[in-house]
Amino acid sequence: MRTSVPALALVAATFVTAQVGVSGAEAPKTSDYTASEIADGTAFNNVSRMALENMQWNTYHRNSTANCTYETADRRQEWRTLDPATRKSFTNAATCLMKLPPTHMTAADAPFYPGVKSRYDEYVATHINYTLQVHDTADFFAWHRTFIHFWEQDLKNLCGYTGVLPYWNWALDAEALQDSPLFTGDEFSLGSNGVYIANRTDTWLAVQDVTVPPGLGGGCVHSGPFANVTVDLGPLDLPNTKNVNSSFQYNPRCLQRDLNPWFVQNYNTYTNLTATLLDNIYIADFQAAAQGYNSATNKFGVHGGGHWSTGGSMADFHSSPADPLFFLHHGMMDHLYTTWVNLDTYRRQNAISGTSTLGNSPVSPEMTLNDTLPFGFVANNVRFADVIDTFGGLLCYRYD
Ligand SMILES: [Cu+2]
Repeated sequence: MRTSVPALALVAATFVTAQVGVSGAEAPKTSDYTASEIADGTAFNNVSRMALENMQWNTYHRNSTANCTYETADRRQEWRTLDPATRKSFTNAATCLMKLPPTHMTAADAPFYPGVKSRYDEYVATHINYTLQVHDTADFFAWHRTFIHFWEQDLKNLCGYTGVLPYWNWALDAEALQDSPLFTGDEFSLGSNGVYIANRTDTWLAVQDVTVPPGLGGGCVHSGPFANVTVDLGPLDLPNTKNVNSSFQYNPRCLQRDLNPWFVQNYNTYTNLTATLLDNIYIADFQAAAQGYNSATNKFGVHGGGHWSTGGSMADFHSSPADPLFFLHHGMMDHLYTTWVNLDTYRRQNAISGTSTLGNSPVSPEMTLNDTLPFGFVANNVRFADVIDTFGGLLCYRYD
């Protein structure tokens, strides 16, 4: 018969083994890397690989009834790694959605949504409708993940796209946004910058209390796949612009961009990205840092930085999905979120914190995984628990 001493030793040994196992390992920290490894992307690429390995390990040890595996999952790739034919078919599918009629708005709804003219507009209107319920909330990441998932499904099901939703890693463009392969304006790009508008002055942004310089464009996207598209909804809250008087007003105009190196250099470098990912242990801190909330110095986060780096239509808080770039930017945000979770899968896979109102104003209850996320004209509402995992419920993808 065993004495209590070896039994205790066995328990201790098991505990130590669990600590070094993949799922129990502690997440890496920025202090594990040098400043130059962080700045040049080495650290981010390294920890992204670690997260993928954790994810792979985790999916192998799941209930065998799961029909989504590491091997069969869609693999989302960075835009510049796509071949030219896939790029073109992607932008063709995006413009196709702008030409299709709405699928969810009924004849009874239509008078209240005069600006909704297409299936694409149903996405913009839904984002406008729920803006104050899906930013700085518990479901910021989960809601946007699901929103871009539905859009990807529409590209495939309604417009014949056979690829996977790409993402935009803005950190790759932090040194020279104006030279980004995304915005060359050729037919294989995501379209040009907006036409340059000269003699503009700095703008004070009231929400963030930050004064920002003008970008390198400001006018209409003039070449490439989105040069001739019409934006129907918004803007609701852009500075230096005539905003609409009602949320869903019909306001047909060109797609605008204003590529702004100042934003990408200050908020979207590998140093910004890696600090957001590694310096935040708790979900509440991580989601606040990513969006630039609760910080005196980081007023935009990588989320706001990506929107304002593109500028124009993408800078409007409510109607920003009007620029298809929104879906690639939020692909990167989801890549960041997915990586954060999988750096400590065991502790983080069901992490949730916050309410369903922006900054908890008006005050609302803490969200739980049993809550429902609203998708308006996009799709049926979704249970939070069904989109918390990219390998379960509604979703089956990973990021390369
Ligand atoms: Cu949003």
